[in-house]
Amino acid sequence: MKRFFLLSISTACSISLSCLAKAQPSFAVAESESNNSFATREFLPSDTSTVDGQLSSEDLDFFTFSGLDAGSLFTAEITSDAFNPLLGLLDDSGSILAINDDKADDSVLSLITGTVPTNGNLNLAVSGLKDNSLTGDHFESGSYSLSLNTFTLPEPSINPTLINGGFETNDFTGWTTLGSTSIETAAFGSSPTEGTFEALLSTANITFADSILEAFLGLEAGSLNNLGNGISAQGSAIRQTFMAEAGDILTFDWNFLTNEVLVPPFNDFSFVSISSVSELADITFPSTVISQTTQFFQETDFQTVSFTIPTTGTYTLGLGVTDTVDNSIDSGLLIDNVKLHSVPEPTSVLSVLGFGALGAGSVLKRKQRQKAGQVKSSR
Ligand SMILES: [Ca+2]
Ligand SMILES: [Ca+2]
Ligand SMILES: [Ca+2]
Ligand SMILES: [Ca+2]
Repeated sequence: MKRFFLLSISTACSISLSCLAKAQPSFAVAESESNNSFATREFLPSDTSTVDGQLSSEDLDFFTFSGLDAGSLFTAEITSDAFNPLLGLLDDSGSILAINDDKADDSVLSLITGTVPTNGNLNLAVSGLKDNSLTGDHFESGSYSLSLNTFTLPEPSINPTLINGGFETNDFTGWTTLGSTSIETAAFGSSPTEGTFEALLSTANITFADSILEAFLGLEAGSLNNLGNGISAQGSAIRQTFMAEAGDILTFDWNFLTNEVLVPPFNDFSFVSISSVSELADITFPSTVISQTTQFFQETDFQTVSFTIPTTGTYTLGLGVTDTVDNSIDSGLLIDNVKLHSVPEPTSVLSVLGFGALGAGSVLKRKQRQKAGQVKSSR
């Protein structure tokens, strides 16, 4: 299970990885019945991080975690080897705010993320498969653990230039991550376009609401919804802030992957932000092909983007992928070969890459990347 730690610094760390210092104070407690309704919920001691509980058929377990830092982010997660759980988040009047049955296409476990409300309390309910209205309508039973972690968004740091754009350190050195991110190799089924490693962002497992992604990337509230694919549900993102000079050309390769087949309205999409946010692809991307080798059903195959730095200064590159409407049916985004080409650069290099300089303020330009020896059929 992933643990969250309070972020203190830096360029090298992911806030979803355990590379950070200060862990929140934490301990585990055993569940005590009767806690079968919101009115009779179990108030856990302050700083409780884990409840070890037991669910029986038609049973519900309601809990309140308290003493949390208002405004911090949280991840609440159920693990169980015994049954198929469902997790609910409720407000202080007992109304359901969020329900999660399965956190990923390949997992029946449950996970909810969000922001701790101003009173520092979180009300959670554990139930079983498909009991979406928390009425005890299930036949699941067995032991489980409900764990809660809180953390804060990282402070921005600035790299003198873009670093580790190919992820060849086998980690996110130079980048900061939010949500479900990992370093992959050719074994993933879609090979890196540069070197041995590539980054994968996913809407499976730990993902965050669009408002949190926007805050993380320094985007205006509503930016992701304004891309026109529908209401962004939850996703993951990475970012890097660096110095660049006017005329420098930023390029990177990306491959959008998805298990979604029904559109509209479940139009998951991937995006890039630098001066503003732009879509990379959604599930209607014209050249989306059946994925023969990855864990996802479809992929766009690798594409290349270029962006000309309009004025000398500090830039934050953000890359992300999000579910649309609901957080079911996962999508992913592979990233590799992020480069900042200084000007002047030998024209032969740019020529080989096939990039033209884009005007100041121009939007990102997609360019089909030919992958020699990999021919896939269109849908
Ligand atoms: Ca109970
Ligand atoms: Ca489940
Ligand atoms: Ca690479
Ligand atoms: Ca989806």
